[in-house]
Amino acid sequence: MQGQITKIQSSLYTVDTQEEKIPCVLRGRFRKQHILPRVGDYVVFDKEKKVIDEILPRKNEFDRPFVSNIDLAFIVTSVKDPDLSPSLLDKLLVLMELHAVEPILCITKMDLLTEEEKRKVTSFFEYYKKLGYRVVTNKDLSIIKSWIPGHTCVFTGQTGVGKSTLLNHLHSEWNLKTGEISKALGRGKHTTRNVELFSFLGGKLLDTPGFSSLALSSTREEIRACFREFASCSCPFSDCTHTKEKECVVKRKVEEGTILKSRYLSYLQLIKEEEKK
Ligand SMILES: Nc1nc2c(ncn2[C@@H]2O[C@H](COP(=O)(O)OP(=O)(O)OP(=O)(O)O)[C@@H](O)[C@H]2O)c(=O)[nH]1
Ligand SMILES: [Mg+2]
Ligand SMILES: [Zn+2]
Repeated sequence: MQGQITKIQSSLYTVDTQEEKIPCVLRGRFRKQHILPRVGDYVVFDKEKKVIDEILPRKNEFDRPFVSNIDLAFIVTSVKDPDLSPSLLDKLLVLMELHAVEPILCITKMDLLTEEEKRKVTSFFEYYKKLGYRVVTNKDLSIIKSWIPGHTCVFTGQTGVGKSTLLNHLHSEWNLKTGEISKALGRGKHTTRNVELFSFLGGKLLDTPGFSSLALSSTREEIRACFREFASCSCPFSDCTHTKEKECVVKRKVEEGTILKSRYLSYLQLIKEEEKK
């Protein structure tokens, strides 16, 4: 039979088959081969013996939290309290894209803005829509719900943006604590394997406040490829890094305002971080 690991407690693995949840152990050879199953893994298991025989190939894997096979990431972003952080948003977008996770931008706290501020923020997010990203607000509950079936989803974003509030609105029975700094984000308290997948609307939700370690381990080229707006820029050098090159089309478009300045700054910051490593 096949199922998905939704919880790991020491050597006990909860395998969800859609119909039932079965606690299983691992075949001994996994330990010998140093294979560590993750929450999110799809597995082949023996239902009678309650033993996991095989871990199916992963679509993606993260180390913090220690999970795999994430399909959708709701990147929750408040426009105030805490202020909108374009660099964090872009970093999360790159992180998700590098892991083949489809990102969805979810805007919160629009109600705290003046009409003037709202117009600015709306045009900022219009830019992302034009790049092809899905953008919703935390009021679009039925749209958000319609995307969950069949997918393993995570709600990520910095502390205080309103992730728990949104989850409570999606499903009132959850009653997650809000307005508190989530404990799991506290340094040192993060037990990487201590996560669980919850079934919801025919999909699964990850019960983590997000990704504590945002370090990307990728090449310059990989990061560059995540900035979709660069693809249509035909710079004179095909391997243009869009940094020091003269005649760089990306830089020209940033000056003209067709490429959002904050996007370009995020790009520079990310490749700089990469070089430091
Ligand atoms: N005005 C306004 N306040 C909101 C909105 N969404 C959340 N809040 C408030 O923002 C505060 C933080 O919300 P939480 O849901 O706890 O934030 P969180 O993202 O879960 O934070 P962590 O668990 O620390 O990661 C709470 O006081 C919420 O009531 C919103 O759309 N508008
Ligand atoms: Mg929370
Ligand atoms: Zn260039």
